[in-house]
Amino acid sequence: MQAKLSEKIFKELEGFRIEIPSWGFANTGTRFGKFLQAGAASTIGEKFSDAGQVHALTGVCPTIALHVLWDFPRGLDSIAEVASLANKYGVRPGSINPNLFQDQIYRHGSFGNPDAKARDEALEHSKDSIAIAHGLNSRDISFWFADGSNYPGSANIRQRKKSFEECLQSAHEALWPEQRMLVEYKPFEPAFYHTDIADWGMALLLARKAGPQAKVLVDTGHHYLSQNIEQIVAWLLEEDMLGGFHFNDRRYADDDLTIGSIDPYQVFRIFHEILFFEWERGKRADIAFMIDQSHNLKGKMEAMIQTVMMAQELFAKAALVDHERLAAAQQSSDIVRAEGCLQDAFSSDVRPAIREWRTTKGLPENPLEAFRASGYLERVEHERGARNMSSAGSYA
Ligand code: RM4
Ligand code: MN
Ligand code: MN
Repeated sequence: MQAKLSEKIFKELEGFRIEIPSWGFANTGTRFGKFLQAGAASTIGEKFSDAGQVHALTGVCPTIALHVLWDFPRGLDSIAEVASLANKYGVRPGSINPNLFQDQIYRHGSFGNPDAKARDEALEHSKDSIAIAHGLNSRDISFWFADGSNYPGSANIRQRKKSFEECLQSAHEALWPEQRMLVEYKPFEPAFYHTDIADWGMALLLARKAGPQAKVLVDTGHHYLSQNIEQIVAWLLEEDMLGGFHFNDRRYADDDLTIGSIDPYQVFRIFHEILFFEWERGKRADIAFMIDQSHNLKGKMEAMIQTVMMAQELFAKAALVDHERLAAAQQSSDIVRAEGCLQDAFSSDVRPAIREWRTTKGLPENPLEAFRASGYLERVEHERGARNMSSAGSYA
């Protein structure tokens, strides 16, 4: 690869960081059951340990996303423990995710629930999550809601919209100045008739009404098939409303498969829109890149490392788009040349340059192979196996 292109890749890789989710290391399953892995993490300490390994090998995952219900068993009182684990394992707490869907009280929703008691509880939990984030110096609180309904006529859609506006505003008032509220949307699941925040437009309107620290979170798996996600990204960038991503890939719905496993060109196009925007503006876009995946059959840590490597690779490819040439081709409506700018970059093999970059950082050239050779998995399988394999879950 030409020296100039490697230079471009090196420059962009310096700024590329991606957050990994604590739940990606735990034994999760489909709604039909779980296939357990002996080495899966079940305590918050184990999740930090695994995330620390991924960061040590890749060098680009300094933060871990945390779910309040799953990772803070004692709520606010767990802050000190989490902070000390972060120190011990060399990864910082990243986005804090309130859990507004698992408790029985949320059967008919959280912020959209017609019962004020459920809405109040959801708000309390949101405020606790904001306090937890503050206690850990985390900037982003990511809100995802399972709220919706399963049957026509069963929910007052407009009333629920109003409740969402009010509750999000109240939560926004509790934010500290340095914090952000990220509003995630999803078209369906678990609700199958209507979802209260079903798409980016609804998330955008609600974020705008909530207040200036609210932005939209794009989970790549939360779209109808064939929807043009990079256009949504471009619009949100232009509106200064793009807060971050939950990356994952899918073939059908919210499959949470590893990034780029089904459609790497889709991820490339998203990264391209961001880098093109940054080139035009001459400054970095303030966006949190996060992974939201749960791996059922692939080894959890291997899948996470594979994901991070793939994300880096697709980002590096997008960095190779010749922006001057592209802008000129677009201006003169030279369609074939413009499209070629993307295709040339996408088909470049950036792996040698990334390996070189890793070497300059003292990182293993191939983090996946290094992980396999490290013996870490065998060790944790031995330590965690007995407990993990006896905790089978069933569908009914
Ligand atoms: C949802 C959504 C949220 C995630 C939950 C577990 O589909 O993607 O971000 O926290 O799953
Ligand atoms: Mn998500
Ligand atoms: Mn999801």
